[in-house]
Amino acid sequence: MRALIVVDIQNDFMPGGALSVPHGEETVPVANLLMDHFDIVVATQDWHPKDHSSFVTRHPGSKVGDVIEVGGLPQVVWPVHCVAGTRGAAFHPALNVEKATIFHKGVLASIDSYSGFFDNGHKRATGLGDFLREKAVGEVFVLGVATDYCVKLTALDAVREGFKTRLIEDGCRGVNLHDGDVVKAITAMREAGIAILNSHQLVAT
Ligand code: VGL
Ligand code: ZN
Repeated sequence: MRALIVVDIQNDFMPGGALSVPHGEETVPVANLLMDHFDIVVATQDWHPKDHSSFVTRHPGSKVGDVIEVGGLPQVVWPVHCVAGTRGAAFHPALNVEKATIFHKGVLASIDSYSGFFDNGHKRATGLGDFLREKAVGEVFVLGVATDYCVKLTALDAVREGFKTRLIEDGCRGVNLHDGDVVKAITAMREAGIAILNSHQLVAT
């Protein structure tokens, strides 16, 4: 079985949102189009408590983009974003999530979770891996935001979990906190054995 994993297409990651990803909204039509071609669709949602340890408000003296240490792990300082239950955490209103099974991540204040499978310390699973195994999924296709954070870590964990993994590049947009971050992320994914595809290779338009 094949599954589509739609990563974090939420208001706060869209232009005008709290942690805006340039052109993030361009992932929506690609996600919607591909969903029709998959029996199994998963959507992840960044879902933080309001005092999450990645938030700049928790670190007086730090600014957004700084890398600090939290619980022994490097942590990028982010604006307050995707607070559970808020409009910013909701999916983009045009994203068709009807048939998606939803997995929340980053739900504990003490640790961040870029991957849809595990927190950044690889301690707590979200349940996504077991869900896919229960459905006898062998191959996953990943798209969404942000290419250089949650998409990348979700795809790398998918490989680690034993799934044949593909990235739908035109269905992804990145933050590029530093120039070249998206290119580097794509290279890291390719080096991990992830095939980089275009949605047109899956769906004849
Ligand atoms: C993300 C930074 C912080 C993402 C989530 O979805 O890529 N990035 N939280
Ligand atoms: Zn987050």
